[in-house]
This record gives sequence, structure tokens and C-alpha cells, in this order.
Amino acid sequence: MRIFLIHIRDPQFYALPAAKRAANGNIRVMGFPPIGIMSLSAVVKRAGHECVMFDQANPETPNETIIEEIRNQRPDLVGLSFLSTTSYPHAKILARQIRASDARVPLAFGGVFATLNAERVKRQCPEVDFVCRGDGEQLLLDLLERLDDPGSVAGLTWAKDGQVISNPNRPLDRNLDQWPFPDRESLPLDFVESMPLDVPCVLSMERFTTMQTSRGCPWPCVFCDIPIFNEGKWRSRSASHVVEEFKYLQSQGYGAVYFVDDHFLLQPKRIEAICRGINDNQITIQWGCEGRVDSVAQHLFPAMAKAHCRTLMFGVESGSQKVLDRLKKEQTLEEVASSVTRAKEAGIEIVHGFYVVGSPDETVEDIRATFSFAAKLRLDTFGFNRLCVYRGTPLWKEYVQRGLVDDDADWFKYFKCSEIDPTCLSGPVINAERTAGLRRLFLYKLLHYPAQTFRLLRRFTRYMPLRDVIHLIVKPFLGNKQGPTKNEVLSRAVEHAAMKDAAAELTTRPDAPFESIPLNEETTKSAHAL
Ligand code: B12
Ligand code: SF4
Repeated sequence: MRIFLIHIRDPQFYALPAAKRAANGNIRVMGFPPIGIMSLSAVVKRAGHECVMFDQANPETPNETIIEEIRNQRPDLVGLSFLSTTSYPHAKILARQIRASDARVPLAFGGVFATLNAERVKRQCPEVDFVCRGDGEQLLLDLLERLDDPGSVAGLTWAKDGQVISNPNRPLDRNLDQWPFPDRESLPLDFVESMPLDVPCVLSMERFTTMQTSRGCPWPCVFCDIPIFNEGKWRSRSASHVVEEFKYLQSQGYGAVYFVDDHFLLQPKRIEAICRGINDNQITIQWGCEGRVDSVAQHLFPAMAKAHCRTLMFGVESGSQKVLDRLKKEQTLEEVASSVTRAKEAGIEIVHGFYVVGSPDETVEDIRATFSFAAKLRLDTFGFNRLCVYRGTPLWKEYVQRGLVDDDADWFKYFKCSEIDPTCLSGPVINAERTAGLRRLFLYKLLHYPAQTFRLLRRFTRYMPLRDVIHLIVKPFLGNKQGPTKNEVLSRAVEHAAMKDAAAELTTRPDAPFESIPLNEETTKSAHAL
């Protein structure tokens, strides 16, 4: 059978660098590769099917081209893969365009958002035949065998005689070693290793890709839906399987890898074995991962650094214990400080802190405490995002109970908590505090950690034009100016704040205008421009 898999992108989460092509002729994209469809492509190809992938980041395959290819190649199934609430409108638009041009081809949606909202998605978007819930590997193989009679395909939501049916859940698959390595070869794209800061920072020009060594996380943070998607379980590939993939990637010339695991730091023995395998096999790839600050694997930070772990990212979230407790983060400020210190002492070059501002019950003093705390930590980089609420999370359920959101009317909308929760500070206050906090933080870092800051900036200047690096430093001092600056336009970098707001706005629009999307270039362009 022939399958098409399409990765739906939010335009604000990737950029095309000014130097458009890699030496091998591939288009270069600053962003993460679409590892979801790459994983599925490898699985269906091994089973003897044909698979063609498209990534919306590829300017050479706009929606019109994808639709044209569907007309020409007549695939047996088209799968659209997307991650979150903000990519759902783009997925709907493309699905409706495909359906308008081809009444026959079966369409399937998959990914975290589709999983957590399957029946609602099926009702709102009846053009899509199947909504696939959870892991896609075995599900897709089963679906291809039973396209005409999908009643027994576990994990599928579909419709029969006008009734939406959700087949039973698929039992969580613990044997992740059974699946082949993702198919990274079939997309004509090269990915540039960059960081998700306001002005994306290029970390290296090494051949870059992502890898998934484990799935899930068992903690109860109220804003996160990973535990729901994975039924509260953590599952992993064996160390030897991971090392084999590293060996393969090294043979293919990759120099940098980022793990998309939710919590890499969970099982010390596995981490130790992965690091040993990397060293024993003379693998030189630099890698990065994310984990919790209360990990029991912190004694392995030196071993990780020795095995070329260059980037370690922690979910710090707040510098106020009260806010951490409100978010059910189940971590203390002492744990944050000690894990960051240990990571730096171990020699990990870039230690990043993810923060949120605008949490329920957070006061101005709490936000100030967060920035003061961030200043004192030996973090190299940090991101301060506004807290948002997603359907499926414990916080969403709380908001439904408190009457702040309507589960039936609001499920597909993207909300910053401050927009709907009166216990949050207002948006303007949060933004003003964030801008002031960032200024203080930058000054503090420059004055108190000049060597560390200089080393980081030197890394950035290796791969970015000097004007972009200068802009990165002065950005917090520029105020709340809207829209991209001249520098950002020049470097083709992304102004997250304005584009994020536009993406959020798109999710809150009534569905009706999306219902009969004509296939024309202007519609696609304007949807993507939002
Ligand atoms: C990497 C990542 C990113 C990267 C994106 C990389 C990329 N290529 O686009 C970046 C940093 C850009 C990012 C940004 C954001 N992200 Co993000 N991200 C992730 C993360 C950590 C990993 C995703 C991943 O690569 N998984 C690995 C692959 C193999 O899994 P997968 O894609 O889910 O695919 C599997 C199945 O879902 C299924 N499947 C998928 N598609 C299909 C299709 C078919 C047909 C079938 C059959 C099966 C199927 O099969 C695959 C194999 O089993 C997830 C957390 C997670 N664990 O999923 C959050 C996550 C998806 N992100 C999330 C959020 C909120 C965001 C942002 C909105 C954050 C923000 N406020 O700015 C943005 C929006 C991005 C967007 N919409 O495009 C939320 C989504 C919550 C929600 N309900 O909407 C998640 C779940 C994290 C969380 N708990 O908060 N993200
Ligand atoms: S520790 Fe991270 S991945 Fe786990 S539930 Fe909390 S936010 Fe989600």
C-alpha cells in the first residue's frame, strides 16, 4: 500500500535560515525534525508498504503541491500528524483542502492533541475518517490491514452510520526496541540545531536530528498532559538499542542530537549504560536532554558530560515554592539549585531553565522572586513562557469545575491562564514584570557571571551574525515593541510573542469559516501567515 504522512507545523516554531541550502542541496530548517512521522514511515516501510513524507516546513512542498501529489499518486491513506492545540487549525485546513479535491482518499489524524480530543475532533472535522489515539506504530499497521472494516483496530476513533465510535484503547506498548529507527533519509531537509529563545540561537552547524529514548512521565504537574497521554507511565528503550541508533547516526554524519524524551533522567542504570556505550564506541555526537530536578541520576552528570551531553534542560517553572506547590510540581527550590549546580560542576556546557509566569495565585512578588532566583542559579539560558491551559490536563479539569472554561465549547481553544482565571495577574502586569525581570536578570548575569556569559555568547557568534547576537542581548531592554524588528527580519528569525498571539487567536475563531476552505494559494498563505 502507499501511505502519505504529513507533519503539520505551526509557522512560529521554525525558521528558514538566510543560507537556505546545506552542502548536500537540502533545504535547511531551524527547528526539530518531524520525528513522529519519521518513526511511522520506518515502521510501515519495514512492513513492505510505500511511504511518502511531507513536512510543512519545506517551502518546496506547500499544501498545493501535497494535494497535487495526492491526486497524482493516489495513496491508500493520508496521515496528518500534529502536536498541539495551536497546530490543529492548520491540520483542519489541510484536511478540508484534501477532501475538497479528493472525495475518496482515507484521511487520518494522530498526535497528542488529536488523542486527547479524539471524539470531538472527529465530530468537528468529519472530513477526517480516522482519529488515531496514542502510539501510532502498531495502530497504523493494523489500520492498513483493516481500512474497510476498522471496528477491531484498537485506539481508533471513527464513524459508522453517522455515529462516532471510539474503539477500546490500545494497551501501552512497553517493548519500544521492536521498532526500527526513524526514517530520517526520505525527507529532503537538513535541520539546524537552534534553541527556542525569542530570537532562535543557532547552537551548531553540525548535522542535527532528534531521538526518542523514552516516553512519558509519571508526575502530576497540573499544566501537563504527558501523564494523561501515557497513562501515567514511563517506558524506555534499552540502552543497547539507543547506543545502536547513536552508532548509526554517527555513520550518517550527524554531529548533534536532541532527545525529545519527557524525562530522560529517570533510570540511572540505563543512563550509565548509554553513556558507557557512547564512549566505548567512540561516538562523538553532542547531545541534549530534559529531565526533572529531583532526579536520582544526578551523580551521573559527570558521566553524561564525558559522553558529550552538551545541553541539559530542567523544568524549573518558578522561584516561589508557593507557586511550585500550586502547580503540583513536586520539587523544591533547594532541588532546583542543587541540580543546576551539579550539572554545571559536572561540565555540562549549556544548562537551561524552563520557566512559566502567569500561574494561578502568583503575585508580583512571586514573579520577582522567580527572576531573582533565576539570576542566582548558574543557568546558561532560560525561557519564561506564559502559563497556558490545555484540555486533558488537571488544570483544565479544575477550570471546568470552576466554570472558567466550557468543555464543549472551548476544547480546541488556546488560553493563557491569565485570560480566564481571576486568580492570575493580568496579562499587561505579567508582561511588564517579565520584561523588567529579564532586564535585571541579564544585567546580573553580565556582572556576576561574565566568563560564563562570554563563553555562551562566543558560541552564538560562531554561527550567528554578530548583529543577531547583539539583538539577543539588548532585546529585553527594547520594551514591549510589537512585531518583528529589522534584525529579526534580516536573520529570518521568529518573533515568538506576536506570532504566538496570532496562533492563539486562530484557535479561538469559530469553526464555520474553516468548514469550506477552497483550495487556493491565497487561503493557504494567509493561514500560514497567521
Ligand atoms: C518536541 C516538542 C516540541 C517541539 C516541536 C518539534 C516539531 N517537530 O514540531 C517544539 C519545541 C517546537 C514544540 C513547541 C510546542 N509545543 Co511541544 N512538544 C514536544 C514534545 C516534547 C515531543 C514531541 C515529539 O517529538 N514526540 C515524539 C514523537 C515520536 O511522538 P508523536 O509526535 O506524538 O507521534 C507519535 C504518536 O502521537 C502517533 N502519531 C502522531 N501522528 C500521527 C499520525 C497518524 C496518522 C498516526 C496513526 C499516529 C500518529 O504516532 C507517533 C509514534 O508513536 C511533546 C511532548 C510529547 N512527549 O509528545 C510536546 C508537546 C506536544 N508540546 C506541547 C505544546 C503545548 C507546545 C507548544 C504549544 C508550546 C508553547 N506554548 O509554545 C508549542 C506548539 C508547537 C506546535 N503546535 O507545533 C504539548 C501539547 C499539549 C496540547 N494538548 O496541545 C506537549 C504534549 C507537551 C506538554 N505536555 O505540554 N514542542
Ligand atoms: S515533570 Fe515535566 S513531563 Fe512530567 S508531568 Fe511535570 S511537566 Fe509534565
